[in-house]
Amino acid sequence: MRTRAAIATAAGEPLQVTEVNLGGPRAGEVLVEIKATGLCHTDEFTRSGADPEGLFPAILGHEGAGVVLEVGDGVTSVKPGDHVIPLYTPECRECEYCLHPKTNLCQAIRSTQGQGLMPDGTSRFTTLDGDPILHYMGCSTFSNHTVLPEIAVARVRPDAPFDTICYIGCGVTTGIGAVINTARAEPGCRAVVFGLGGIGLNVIQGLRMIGARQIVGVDLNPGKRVMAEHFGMTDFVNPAEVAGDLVPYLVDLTKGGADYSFDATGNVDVMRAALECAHKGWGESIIIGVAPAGAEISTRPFQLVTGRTWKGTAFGGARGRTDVPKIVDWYMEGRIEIDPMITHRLALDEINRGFDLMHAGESIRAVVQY
Ligand code: NAD
Ligand code: DAO
Ligand code: ZN
Ligand code: ZN
Repeated sequence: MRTRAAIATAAGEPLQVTEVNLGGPRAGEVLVEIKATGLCHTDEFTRSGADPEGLFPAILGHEGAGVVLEVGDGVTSVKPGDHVIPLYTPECRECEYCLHPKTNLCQAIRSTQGQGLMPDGTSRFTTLDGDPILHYMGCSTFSNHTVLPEIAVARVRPDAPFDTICYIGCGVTTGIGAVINTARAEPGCRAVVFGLGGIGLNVIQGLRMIGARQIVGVDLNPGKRVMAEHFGMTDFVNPAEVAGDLVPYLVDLTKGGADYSFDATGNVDVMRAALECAHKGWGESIIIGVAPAGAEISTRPFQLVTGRTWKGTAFGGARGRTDVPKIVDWYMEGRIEIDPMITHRLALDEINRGFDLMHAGESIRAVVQY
């Protein structure tokens, strides 16, 4: 079939919106009509060339929601008409990783997904001239239609609106999951969240949900304050306005250090500050941000010797087929909020403007509706 998609042709180039060919679903695959897709910082990371593993040409996008149109041989968990959210972290429920209680990093299709290919080693996308185009993070939601492995779709309730639940495909689940699955933060804890963008705001609402006593938000952009307060931030700190070092200021503000700190910036200096503002003896710091190619983190080992723990999280530690439908339920039941974070709605033809808004710090989530 033909569909319309935004193609990343080379690092640093604008996406090209054009018609492409899409092959039908093979065994174990499903064809999905994408109804809405969010623009995540990680897509921009790849488009700009900062992602060392970025492949081109590729159809980017990993945060979406849509409807199953057709299923390949052997597919049993979804059927045409089902509403689904694509998963860049699949859940096969059979591999060594899925069977291990401490990780969500299913490896069933890891190697082909990392090469921009479907599990059989081929791409379903080609240009109208027949040249192959690669998949991205196993999802390619910047296409009106896409093909996904069955293990990489979560079936969700049909009454949930596509233009907001698409965000559960990455940002919402990553932020809330970092609190619930990775930190396993307790009621009454004190936390510091660095970066109040599309991920950090969801960390904040996760902390509010579990009953944190203090939620400190740190951002260089004062324009992020109002939204963060709406989601539960109790204290705002702009590092540019702190006289002296940021870490002792935060340790003092949190009465000895954070029980949990989170980096949602991708900046390695911020990651160090996040670790070092964690409480001596028990504080845990969770890295969510994805750093530029070649970047390294550092701290004095004594920070760890004296009881701080450094952790990281991908997709908030969530097992997608199991956890994503529950998060959609939480949204529909009003336990979490998404709507205010969808700051811009665009047509596919306007997708490059969405990335401009992201760069300018003007959007939290820009969503493309097909
Ligand atoms: P964003 O651009 O919306 O937000 C980042 C925020 O950090 C901005 O508000 C910015 O002003 C602030 N910031 C930047 N430098 C800062 C500094 N030095 N001190 C304080 N604040 C600073 O980005 P996002 O969509 O929220 O994504 C955040 C990070 O999370 C990115 O690196 C992204 O790639 C990563 N990410 C990781 C996962 C995962 O599974 N681990 C999933 C999605 C995104
Ligand atoms: O299993 O080895 C692996 C890699 C899994 C990649 C998980 C993605 C990490 C987070 C990237 C940001 C997501 C938008
Ligand atoms: Zn993302
Ligand atoms: Zn698995």
